[in-house]
Amino acid sequence: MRVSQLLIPTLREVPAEAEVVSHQLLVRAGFIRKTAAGVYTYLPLALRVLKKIEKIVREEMARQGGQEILMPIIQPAELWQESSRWDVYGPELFRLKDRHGRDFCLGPTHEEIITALVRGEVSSYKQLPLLLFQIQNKYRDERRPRFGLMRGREFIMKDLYSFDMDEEGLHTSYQKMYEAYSRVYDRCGLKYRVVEADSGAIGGSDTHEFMVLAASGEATVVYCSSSNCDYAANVERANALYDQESSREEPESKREVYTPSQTTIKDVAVFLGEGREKTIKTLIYKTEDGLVAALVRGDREVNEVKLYNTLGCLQLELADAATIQDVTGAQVGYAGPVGLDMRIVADPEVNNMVNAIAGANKTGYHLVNVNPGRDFKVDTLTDIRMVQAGEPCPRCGSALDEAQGIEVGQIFKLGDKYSRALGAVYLDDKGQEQYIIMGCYGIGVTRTMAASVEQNHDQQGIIWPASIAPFQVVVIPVSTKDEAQVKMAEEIYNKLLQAGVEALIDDRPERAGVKFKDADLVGYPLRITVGSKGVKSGQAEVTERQTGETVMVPQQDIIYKVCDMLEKDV
Ligand code: 9G3
Repeated sequence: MRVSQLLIPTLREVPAEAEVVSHQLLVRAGFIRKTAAGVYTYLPLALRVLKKIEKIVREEMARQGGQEILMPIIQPAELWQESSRWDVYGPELFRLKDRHGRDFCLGPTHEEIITALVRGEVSSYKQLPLLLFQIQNKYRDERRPRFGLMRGREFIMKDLYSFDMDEEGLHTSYQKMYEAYSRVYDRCGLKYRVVEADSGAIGGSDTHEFMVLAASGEATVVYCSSSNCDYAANVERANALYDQESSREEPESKREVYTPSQTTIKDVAVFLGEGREKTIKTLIYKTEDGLVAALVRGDREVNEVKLYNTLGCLQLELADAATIQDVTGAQVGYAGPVGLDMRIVADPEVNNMVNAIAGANKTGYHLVNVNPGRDFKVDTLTDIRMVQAGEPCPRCGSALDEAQGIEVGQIFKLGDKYSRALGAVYLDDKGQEQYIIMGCYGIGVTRTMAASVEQNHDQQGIIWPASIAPFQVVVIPVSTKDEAQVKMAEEIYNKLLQAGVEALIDDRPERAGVKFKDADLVGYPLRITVGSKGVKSGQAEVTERQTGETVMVPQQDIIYKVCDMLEKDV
């Protein structure tokens, strides 16, 4: 195709509202345009990338026996009421009514629809296992849609659901998807890590996330530094290891100290000449069952996912300043567990502390020589903290390393949660009714495109892996006024097309610099430049986007060189 005829509206300016590099570059390079908050139009280049990712996904799902279907976006409320999720999800669920006043939602996911389908169509064990998937738009009314395609309100997802007779069958299906996902991200040319994750509100047991590694990733993962151990987990999930022995210090008598305007752990520790690990961090949360104080050592962070799972509540948010003032009698920064009248959940590390520092629930004061058990009672003692790099691996004890990642896929064992709620059963070989055992498996297709940009870019623009690049080669005649250059460029371009290479020719009557800049911005893996020198010697420059390396290649060898560089059969 000809660049002159394609809609590739590149921009020199960074769009003001784009916070992350993938959003900036996908807009600047002419891939996407915003239609509404969190809702995007995919222009020709983006659609080509998406189709390539989808093709890889379809091939890998088919390899594992997955069958493609297409379910509706509009879903009736009744099915969501059967699973009780109509009330679980609040404003995040896009709700609508038809002309008769009947309730519907735009599908955020399809567990309900597919379970109802299978309940109607599967009756015997002979029809199992079954792997059904679709690639479709999903809708979630995020509170703050942001980061471009990373957290949109409409996005493309591949969702597969497995139906098995029992846990053993589910395990096999799960392994198949683990393998399929690994192959998908390998083929997309992405560096990723598979981590243990938290199943959150969806319930169920095993779950793994596929994380594309990128410094800008929202998720933090920890992984074992030992080459003999493959432990890796989302920090939200990673279990902490605890020292059994506590300090041998003798408990001393508790005392109040004046700590004017020392409202952070760091300030208080410095002010009192102690390390942060001598302090107790007290965070007050609001839940639908009342207030809860979460205690961790001052050098640790509260892990809200673990806290949420511990409490089993539906709502969890930090209490506001007025509430804190109300319950502690002090300004924010002076809360502590001594004399605090609410449920106290503490991390086990806190229980091992001797002569600790904590807020006095009195503005401008802290307590020293606070001793858990003696000075306050803990209602629930359990792991509620973030694991940090350097801590021991829970599997082998070696030090953990940390990395940032973008979640592009997740696989879940669901068990019988949905089949029980919706009554999806089969008759086993003895004629007994059994619940179908389910798994669900998602790949964020649009997010995978964005994650690839987050991982593969430089100052000049995007660097697409060849397997998902919108086009593989752009041929650029340096001057469109030079007939010899245009002729040679056209010849090379046509040869590439004949060889099955997805090539573009930049035939726009623009300065060479503009075309080079656009080529770097869009991120074609290879650029072939035909200039006046090359025309005289019958050669053209082949430049690799990834390395910037350029070689002069005789015209007749270009197809071989390109196919070689793209690792493609001629
Ligand atoms: C909702 C809303 C948001 C949601 C869900 C439901 C996330 C919801 C979890 C999943 C799990 C899997 C199939 C593919 C793989 C992932 N956000 N989840 O269930 F109503 Cl508003 O979607 N689904």
